Amino acid sequence: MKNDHPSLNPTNAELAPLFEPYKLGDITLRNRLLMSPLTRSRAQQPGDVPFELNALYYQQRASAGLIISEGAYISPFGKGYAYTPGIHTEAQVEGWKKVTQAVHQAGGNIQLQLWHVGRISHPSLLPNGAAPIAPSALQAEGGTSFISMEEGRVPTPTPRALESHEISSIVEEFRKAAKNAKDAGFDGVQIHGANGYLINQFLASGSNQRTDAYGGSVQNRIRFPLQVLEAVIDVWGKNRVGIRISPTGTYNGITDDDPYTTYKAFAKELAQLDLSYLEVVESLFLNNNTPHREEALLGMLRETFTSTYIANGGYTAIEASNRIKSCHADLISFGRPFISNPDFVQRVRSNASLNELDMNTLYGGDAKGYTDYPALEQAFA
Ligand code: STR
Repeated sequence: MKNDHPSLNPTNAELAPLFEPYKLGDITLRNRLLMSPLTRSRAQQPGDVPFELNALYYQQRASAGLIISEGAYISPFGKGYAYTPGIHTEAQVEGWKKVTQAVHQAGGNIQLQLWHVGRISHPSLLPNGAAPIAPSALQAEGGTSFISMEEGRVPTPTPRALESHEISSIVEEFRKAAKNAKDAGFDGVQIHGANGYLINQFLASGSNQRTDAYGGSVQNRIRFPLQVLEAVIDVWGKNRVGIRISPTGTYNGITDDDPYTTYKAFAKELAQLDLSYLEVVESLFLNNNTPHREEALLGMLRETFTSTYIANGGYTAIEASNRIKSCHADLISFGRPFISNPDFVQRVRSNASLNELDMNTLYGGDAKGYTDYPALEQAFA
């Protein structure tokens, strides 16, 4: 028998902070290891409907302190990649019920991530082959959309700038999607404000060159994101709503003249709203790059947003534990380790080795590379 079997290793004292329960708003988490939102592009077709396979995948990972689901697009124009699930049709709500029931049955917690991709889309995915929508008619440098298994990924075109009056209808789409998430039995929702999608496009000066109340000054650029949060809080209450941001990210062609000032103003308002949590993509870990964290900006966020801070991006378990110990974060979310290790929590607890991640099965396909990663009991059986 190998010596990394769970029963042979006591919890490493260094990792103890990760296993202290935490009260997140109204929800009590069993540990501080969260599963971050991860697109896997495996919704049932037609209709982008979550189904049994997705329910099994999430159930296998229910020992996470909290699961934040993959992004679910809130309306037809919010979709940017083939086979991603939605949260705007009745069938999708019914499908998500299977997921929440499976996770709750296993004693887990799960929130839904609400996603609008804005300009990171393609006419072939949108109603009547229309152009994607965005704060301004500016093409995302290096932006790609995944349109089908056969055609793969293609560059995103120049979007159409939203009319002022259309913005409030998108806020209403977020509200409706938040209601749908409630009907589907989630424990709350997260707004996707990161990685160059619609909310991030409004926040960043490079992609938002509007001259109305939603662009220009920092106060104007944060207006739409705040209106979305207010609408969603109306539905859920502040204790069950969080947001994910990527203040130093450049992915999907994002640029900002002064991210520190933008995010300081935004974080102040988020603190005012008394949101349940802020999840920060401190370093986007798309390739096998080494995480780089801009500590000055992150420290400012931690200080300004006084409620729960969730750190994300390339953390190892030891680093995560140290980050909590040093009070830089309350919780840490993990992406890749949860893809290849359904029992990531138990593995950290017992100091066990991790399964390798198969990069070829991340997006699209079936159970392979999705629900067939073994847990320890299976690996050692
Ligand atoms: C970026 C971060 C995020 O918030 C959401 C996604 C989901 C879709 C991913 C995207 C990611 C990275 C680029 C991908 C895209 C699907 C197709 C695209 C992988 C992780 C490419 O193949 C370049």
